Amino acid sequence: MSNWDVEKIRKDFPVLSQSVNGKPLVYLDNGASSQVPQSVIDRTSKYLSEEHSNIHRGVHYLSQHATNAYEAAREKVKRFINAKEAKECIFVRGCTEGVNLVAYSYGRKFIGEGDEILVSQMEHHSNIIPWQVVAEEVGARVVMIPMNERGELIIDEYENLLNERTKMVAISHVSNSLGTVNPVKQIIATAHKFGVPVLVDAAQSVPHFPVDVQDLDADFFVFSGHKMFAPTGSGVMYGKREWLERMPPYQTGGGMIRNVSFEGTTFAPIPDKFEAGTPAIAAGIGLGAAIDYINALDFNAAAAYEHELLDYATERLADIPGVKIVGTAANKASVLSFTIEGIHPHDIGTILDQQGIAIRAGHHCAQPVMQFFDVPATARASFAFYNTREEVDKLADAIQKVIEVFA
Ligand code: C6P
Repeated sequence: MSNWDVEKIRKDFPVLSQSVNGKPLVYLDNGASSQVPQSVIDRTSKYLSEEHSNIHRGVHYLSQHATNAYEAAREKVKRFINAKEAKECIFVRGCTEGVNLVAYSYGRKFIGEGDEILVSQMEHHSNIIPWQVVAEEVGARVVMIPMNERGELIIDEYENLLNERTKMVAISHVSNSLGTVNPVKQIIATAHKFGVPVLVDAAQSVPHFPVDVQDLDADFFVFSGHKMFAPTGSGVMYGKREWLERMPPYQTGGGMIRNVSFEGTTFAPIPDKFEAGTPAIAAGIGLGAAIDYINALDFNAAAAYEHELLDYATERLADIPGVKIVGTAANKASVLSFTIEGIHPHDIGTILDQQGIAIRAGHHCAQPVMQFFDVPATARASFAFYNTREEVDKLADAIQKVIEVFA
């Protein structure tokens, strides 16, 4: 295994040292939510105990402190994804809110009757439904980019689908149900030849490897804090300034205006235009601390380690008769979905939980993927850089026991 001191890293995450059902916790549900390091807990708690107040509104000491901390977090986000400007990084509640923001704001202005929105077959529901709703409203169509039986997008078909009616391509960087890493840089470059912007759902990529929105040339790039070691309620919708300035607000209210009167209202410049109301301040500051935590690691080494772990887990599970891995793309990150012949994934999840092993069982909010593979659900182990080979062994042994129980 690569030179990664996993035991040292694990000490940073207090949750990991507990027992569940009398067994040491084996946490393999990082795709749903990753765990939070002590430094992030401390920073969030410092805000709550010493700095708590509203931001962008007060002239008093606490409000200014809180505002500075929140805006410092935005700067950290900017550097983390290599945005050109911090103002292009809009704080949202999470990936779902980020996609909804773009769908409603961009969609209502730039998508019209007869237009098309290309969405891949492996998307999470939160990158399908907002587009369907907007398409219905404006008389446009959502068109699916298909995948093959390994769970890889069929790039030739994607290129054939692009045309002068296409107004948006919405695509995940990494699939949450299959683990496929999509060639988003290539997908974006092709869309741009048609003048079409691309939204990248980065919920499952930012926790696992370094990203660079300028290198990708992404128009929109959305992710959630709680999958990248930050508290729930934090998230980011990055958009290129030239789009954000032309887009109308998504929500309206306090904090996003320049002037309000009963004759009419004018809006504040970005980012405020898209941040109506009091935001999740503690969570946003926590997201900044999570970025500090990641920056203090060798993130490339973390990614390499995680990759080896995924390869090892894939080998171990592939060796167990009756286990079928769902999603066998050549380029994968962090996610291992599987089924066991004759056993419902929920039963797998419940029995593993009795062994202290947390995985997710279900359709993973990706029902079109389940329909494609003709399964009602899968069991899914999803890894982070604090997981170990021993935990993978425990997973494989526990799966073996599940099969014995049902034999
Ligand atoms: N996937 C999973 O267990 P929110 O809920 O807004 O933080 O993220 C939504 C979302 C969007 N896109 C992708 C690719 C995702 O994986 C998720 C969340 C979780 O896989 C919960 S369903």
